[in-house]
Amino acid sequence: MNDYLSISEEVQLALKEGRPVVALESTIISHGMPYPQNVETALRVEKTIRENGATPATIAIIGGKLKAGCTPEEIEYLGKKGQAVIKASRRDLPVLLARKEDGATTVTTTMMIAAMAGIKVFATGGIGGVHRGATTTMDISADLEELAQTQVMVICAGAKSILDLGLTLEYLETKGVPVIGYQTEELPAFYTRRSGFKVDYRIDSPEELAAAFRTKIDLGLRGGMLVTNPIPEKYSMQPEVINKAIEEALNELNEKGIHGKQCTPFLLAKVKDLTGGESLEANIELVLNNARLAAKTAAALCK
Ligand code: PSU
Ligand code: MN
Repeated sequence: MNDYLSISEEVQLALKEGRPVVALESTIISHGMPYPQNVETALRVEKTIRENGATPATIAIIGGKLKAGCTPEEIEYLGKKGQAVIKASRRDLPVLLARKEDGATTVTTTMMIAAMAGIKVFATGGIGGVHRGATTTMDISADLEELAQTQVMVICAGAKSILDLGLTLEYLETKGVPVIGYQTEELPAFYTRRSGFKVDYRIDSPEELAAAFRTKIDLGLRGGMLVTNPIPEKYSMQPEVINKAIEEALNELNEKGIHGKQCTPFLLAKVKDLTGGESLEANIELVLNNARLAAKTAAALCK
């Protein structure tokens, strides 16, 4: 394992001293936002985590190494290379590592590498889920399966309604993954604070999030916990605007016959094009908001 895993000195030291660490994914950098906003945001997220008392660990695959803790130069490299970096899910690891290639880690692989490194809290924007039409396409993100088996808390802003949110919740229930609403009873839908679907539990403080996850670990229950943190009111988008863009993006996806791993990046890019700068700003702000909560929760978990 040590042949493949490379933990930065800063992250190693924090873990050794029992200080809080927050994992961050890299697909959001390479595939989730345009350059240079992607790099600027990744660095701002790291800064926000530090300001809130934790050590950031941006996770990626570089030259066949599983990296827990990237340098600003590595973040710049991934951001500039953009979509040319392979979006790496669980199934991609064996070949990518054997070939010593680069990979942008999704929620799935970020959870895997965080767990290998001993990091328990991970902040991101949105997770993958059950796609609309999955009853025939069987397109279900590996993120859900990873939440079922890997013991990492994932703090996100819910899931975008490019997905079937109802089926996503059903899948998580089947797999025994607790879905928590942070200061809300309703599952947030990424750009908006509301989805019409209920979460399993509402939790109002980082301390109580930490206590629930600590209990899951103590009980020896495998799998993670999904914390959904609504976008701040100030930055949330009009449901009509965002839903229209999502419908248009889905129509184009079907017309073009795009499927498999290209689906999510295509839909995200299309929605962004259709809604211009507003959705990008919302995206950036919700990630920063999740980073703050993750840092505080990681700190509570260390107490
Ligand atoms: N959803 C978002 N933004 C993202 C992703 C999903 O709102 O950036 C990325 C994440 O890395 C997630 C991945 O893990 O896409 C899921 O891809 P797929 O649907 O192909 O499993
Ligand atoms: Mn898929």
